[in-house]
Amino acid sequence: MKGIVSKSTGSWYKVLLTDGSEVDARLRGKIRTLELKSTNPVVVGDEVLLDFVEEEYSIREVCERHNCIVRKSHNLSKQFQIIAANIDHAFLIISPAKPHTPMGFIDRFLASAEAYHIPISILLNKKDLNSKKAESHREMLMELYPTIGYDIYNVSFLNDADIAKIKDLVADKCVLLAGNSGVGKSTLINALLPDSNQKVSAVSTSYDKGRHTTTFAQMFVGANGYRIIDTPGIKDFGMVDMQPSLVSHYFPEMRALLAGCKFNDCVHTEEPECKVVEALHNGEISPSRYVNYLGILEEVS
Ligand SMILES: Nc1nc2c(ncn2[C@@H]2O[C@H](COP(=O)(O)OP(=O)(O)OP(=O)(O)O)[C@@H](O)[C@H]2O)c(=O)[nH]1
Ligand SMILES: [Mg+2]
Ligand SMILES: [Zn+2]
Repeated sequence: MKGIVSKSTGSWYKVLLTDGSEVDARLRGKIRTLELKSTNPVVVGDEVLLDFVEEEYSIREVCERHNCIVRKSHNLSKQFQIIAANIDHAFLIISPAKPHTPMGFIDRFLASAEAYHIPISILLNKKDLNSKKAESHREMLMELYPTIGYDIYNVSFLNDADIAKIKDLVADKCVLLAGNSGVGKSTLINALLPDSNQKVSAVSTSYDKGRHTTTFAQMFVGANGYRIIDTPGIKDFGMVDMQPSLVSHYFPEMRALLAGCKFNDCVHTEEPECKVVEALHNGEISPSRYVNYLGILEEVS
């Protein structure tokens, strides 16, 4: 029997069967683990083979993953946690204010998605917040990301017309929602799927930070079969096992210039005749993107 894992709590799993029903299953004995360095063998989005023995479903095997998105288990370890697998598309949800999404967070997630070959769109949420600061930040974001090739949509999840537009973007895909705590991921799930009843919380007013309301990744299924995965607000999407000279391959505007650098393992810092640094000085590469590139480079070096 085949199914797709919709929720993983560590010892029990929810699995969607092909007939649309959802069952509880657990791991029985030892299963073949695909990723030796991951701390969790079975994740949301995994296709699994099930046995039904003594009135209980158990997961016998995890099918090969097309892709997955990971976070580091903690800073010093080489181990990582897989957040979800087999994703067709990711929505990076960001907010200009209440809570503000740091630029470093945006570029780190975009680079992770590039590394795992996951197509991505940015949903810039909370367009109803119109303080001067939020407005100018929003304008900057709306200008920067399309020049790199990313689709970015200025929306509010409280607005029905915007929700209808987002529904069209989801179409029949399996979409992962990512974003820092409080940007509105669970609000979007509730708007798309009113029966899902995901818990949402107001952003703390004293710190303008989210409250980490969602604690487990969970998959929901829409009317025409699309799937959508809510995730906890995650700070530390990991660049796991990445060679320093590969980091710029995950920044599309840098990738386009790499062939022109003098050295083919150029990391675009102090090397002579570097096209990336040249483009930075010409204003063709944004300083914030370059700084965030350096941050990831330092981390993997
Ligand atoms: N003003 C405004 N508030 C919004 C909008 N979308 C969501 N919110 C509010 O933002 C707050 C946080 O929303 P959640 O959906 O819980 O955020 P989350 O991303 O799921 O947060 P975590 O589960 O902690 O990662 C709630 O009070 C929502 O009502 C919007 O478009 N405009
Ligand atoms: Mg949530
Ligand atoms: Zn270079």
